Amino acid sequence: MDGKKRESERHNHRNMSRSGRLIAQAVLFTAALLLLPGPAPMDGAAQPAAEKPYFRKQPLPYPENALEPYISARTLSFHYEKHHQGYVNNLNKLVAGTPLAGRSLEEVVRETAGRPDKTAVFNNAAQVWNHDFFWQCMKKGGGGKPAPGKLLRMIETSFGSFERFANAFRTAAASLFGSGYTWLVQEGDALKIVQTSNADTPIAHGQTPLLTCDVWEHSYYLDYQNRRPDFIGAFLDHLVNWEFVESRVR
Ligand code: MN3
Repeated sequence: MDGKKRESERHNHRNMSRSGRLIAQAVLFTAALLLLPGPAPMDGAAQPAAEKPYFRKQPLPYPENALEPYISARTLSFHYEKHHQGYVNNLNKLVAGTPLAGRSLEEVVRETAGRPDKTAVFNNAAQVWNHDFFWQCMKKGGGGKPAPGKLLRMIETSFGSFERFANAFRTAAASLFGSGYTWLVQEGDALKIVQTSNADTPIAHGQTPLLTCDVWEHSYYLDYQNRRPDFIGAFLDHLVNWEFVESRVR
């Protein structure tokens, strides 16, 4: 037996030992698999973590046709089910696996406001909040002048009269350039009308929103096309939920 053959035998022995170890590892691995719990029940709760909906939109406070003829069921359906839901879906994707996923919606809006690295999160979170709020600002058979009470007194103190407030709100909403919202906000004891562009929201600026009108084109275009002032008029005369607005006064 020459040296070459002994070398070959040692090589085989090494290979056999390695095969033996692999077999042993395979047996242990199989045994471990058998001890694992079975698959989660298919009850819908076992979603992958990335698809967990951290944020949801608030339920509509009325049926989709409740605001007709001023806002059609078709407009409300697209606005609520497509636009509003789209912001929710984007937000959930953006916060998945980040500390923001554990925060409240208002906290996400406030913590991401003005941060250039969080613009997309802010835009989608603020849009979810703004739409949740906008739906509550309307009701079937709303609009006109609020009932006598604290809110009406504050409007009269801040604007001179309800009519002056309504005209100022109408003008602000009609003249807002591009996409955005017109708001009635409370700052201390005073009420103010403010405009915000795109997703921006008074809660990012320390103001208390009392009322908003969404004047993005998706809010009215199917019903009013380019006649935004007609939509704003219908909103003020027939839709504003003044009881909700008054409930927001601090
Ligand atoms: Mn909208």
